[in-house]
Parts: sequence; C-alpha cells; structure tokens
Amino acid sequence: MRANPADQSTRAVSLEQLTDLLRRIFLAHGTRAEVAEVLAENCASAQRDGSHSHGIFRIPGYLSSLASGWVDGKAVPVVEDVGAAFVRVDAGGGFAQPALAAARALLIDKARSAGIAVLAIRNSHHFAALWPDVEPFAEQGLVALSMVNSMTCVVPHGARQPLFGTNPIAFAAPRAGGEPVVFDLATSAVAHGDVQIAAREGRLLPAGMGVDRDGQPTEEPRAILEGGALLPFGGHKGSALSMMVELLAAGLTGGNFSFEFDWSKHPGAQTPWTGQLLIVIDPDKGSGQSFAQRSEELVRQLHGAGQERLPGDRRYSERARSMAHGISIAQTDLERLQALAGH
Ligand code: NDP
Ligand code: PYC
Repeated sequence: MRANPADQSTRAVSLEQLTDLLRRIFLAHGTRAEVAEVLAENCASAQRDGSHSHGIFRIPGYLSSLASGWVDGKAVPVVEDVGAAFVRVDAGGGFAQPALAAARALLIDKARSAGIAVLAIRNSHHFAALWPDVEPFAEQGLVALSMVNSMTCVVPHGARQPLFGTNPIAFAAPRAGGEPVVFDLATSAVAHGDVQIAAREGRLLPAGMGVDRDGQPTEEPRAILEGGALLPFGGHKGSALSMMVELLAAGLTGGNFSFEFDWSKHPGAQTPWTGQLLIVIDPDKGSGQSFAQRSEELVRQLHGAGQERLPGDRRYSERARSMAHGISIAQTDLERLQALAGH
C-alpha cells in the first residue's frame, strides 16, 4: 500500500466505509470479529488523521503476520484485577489493542476511584500508531501515558550494535477549549515505518538517523533496512527514554524485550511480540482544580509565545479535512483492499 496517495489517482471514502472494508479484510484473514473491529477502527483512524506510516500501509504486514502463524488473530485476552490501581492482561499472543479494549472499563473505574491506574499488557503484538490508545482517555477527562517496545533495530547511544526497538511514547491530556493535547513519538530518530516509506519512494533521509551494516552514518534508507540500524532521537536522552520503554513496556509487564523474540521461523512475520504499559490518571485529584482549565492556560501561553503548531495539531487538521471531504486513498490501493476483503 502507498503511504501517501498525494500524486496518485485517488478516491475519497468515508471513515465508516474504510473501517468496514478493513474489518472485512481482517475477518477474511483469520481474526475473530472483535479483533477485526478494533484493528479496523485503529487503522482507519490512522489513515483519516494522516498517520500514513501506520494506516493502510500496514495492512500487508498485518496479513503476512497472520498468515505466518506468528500472531494469533483469534486470541482472547485474559484480564486480571491485581490491585487497587493495577490491571494486568495476557493478550495470548494476539494484538495489543483488543487487550486494551478488554481492560478499558476496569482501568477507568480504578483510575477514577484510586486517582491513578496502571495497565500492564504482555504477550501482545503492537503494529500501529500509539495515539489511538491514549486519546480516548483524554476525551473522558483523564490523562494517559503509554509506551510499547518493538523490534531490535536501534543502536543505544554509545553502543556498537542495535538492541532497542523504535519504542514510542504517547501522552494525552484533556483541554478545556479544544481537542486533547496529544503527542506520540518514536524514541528512534525516525519510525521504522517512515524508513520503509522513504525507501519505497526513493528518498534519502535527513542526516543523523541511521547507520549502515558497517556502523557508518548513512542517509540511504535501504542501507538502514538491509543490515543497518536506526539511532535514538536526541543522542543519550532519547536512548535513555528508549531504555525506559524497554523496562516498563516489557520488563515490568512480562512482555518480551525488543531483542527477545525470534521470528525467523515465521517468514512474513512483521508484528513485534512484546508488551505495553498504560498509566491513566484522574488529573482533578492532583490539585482539586480543573486540570482541563490549567492545560488550556498552558496552550494559550504556548500560542502567545509563538508556538502555533502543537503536537497533535497536524493530525487534527488532517482529521477535519478527511471528515469534510473523505479520506483520500489511491485508486490502486482501494482496489487492492477490495480484493483482500473478497479473499
Ligand atoms: P513524528 O516525529 O512525526 O511526530 C512525533 C510527535 O511530534 C507527534 O505528536 C507530532 O504531532 C509532533 N510534531 C511533529 N512535528 C511537530 C512540530 N513541528 N511541532 C510540534 N509538534 C510536532 O512521529 P514519529 O515518526 O516519531 O512516530 C510516527 C508514528 O509511528 C507514531 O504514531 C508512533 O506511535 C508510531 N510507531 C509505532 C511503533 C510500534 O511499535 N507500534 C514503533 C514506532 C513508532 P502530529 O501527530 O500532529 O504530527
Ligand atoms: O514504525 O517503528 C515503527 C514500527 C514498529 C512497529 C510498528 N511500527
């Protein structure tokens, strides 16, 4: 699938149409109904918001992973209530998003009663953008922080060989006068998905993002993908955050570290088999004041200081455009998706 339909002949589809098409694709390729529903909503929302590295571009990877037997599309997550503010889920070798969906109500109950709640997901595959996992909590007045580790492809700062995954962190907070404040960022200098897209499009990457198989700096995406590796963003600082993600998303949850799984016996496997952590906070318990008013004030000051574009703003404007004019998809991709749904 193309990451960006910009220079192709395109069709505009509604969010409902795209979600339904993706749901039928997942169903046709061996997931149970609820998994198909959750993944289709996630992937269609990413496409709607212009999260191109994690929208329909990911469908072939989902399907080859399912076909290889690497991920279980029929897994039923097992939710355990393990403490006043702690929920644990064994995703059963299935996807992380249905595990989160299964635990969501309990997690919110605990966050509202204890003021904070932790969700530890293990034995899970996450192949998507992370913001869809946190933004809905902020829409309900809660603050949410999540992190997930992926697959070894990032050289820790000062190291000689890759160990970390691209390990994103996402944060969402409610805001009184607008959409929640959300950021979602890989702790690598660039997401692996964006390297794949650059390689496909024949584009060089900016300097400082990766190294080739000999450990030499390169701007050539293929050299990174074929034996090379990525670097953390921000040198030792991004590397420390990536280490934290390994510790919390895998070490604490019981999931695999990014270097702990071996998918070599499953040709086609692309979905990292790791873990995920979510922390959900009821922010009004912090000061007894309205947190959403406080975050609105911060946004006002940021704008006043000259920062017009906040994290999340690009997605929100893409979302508004998609909702007004439809989600733009290359005609060839739409035909491919339709064929996959009829499989
Ligand atoms: P980006 O570098 O594109 O963006 C990171 C964040 O910074 C976003 O919140 C973005 O907001 C914001 N931002 C970007 N540019 C600006 C700017 N000029 N001013 C203010 N804010 C800005 O994302 P990444 O490449 O790091 O990650 C891409 C995606 O890949 C993420 O969704 C991530 O979850 C996903 N990913 C998933 C993995 C997994 O294992 N499942 C692994 C690694 C990455 P906005 O969204 O509005 O552009
Ligand atoms: O873009 O780095 C990435 C990624 C890894 C797993 C899913 N997306």
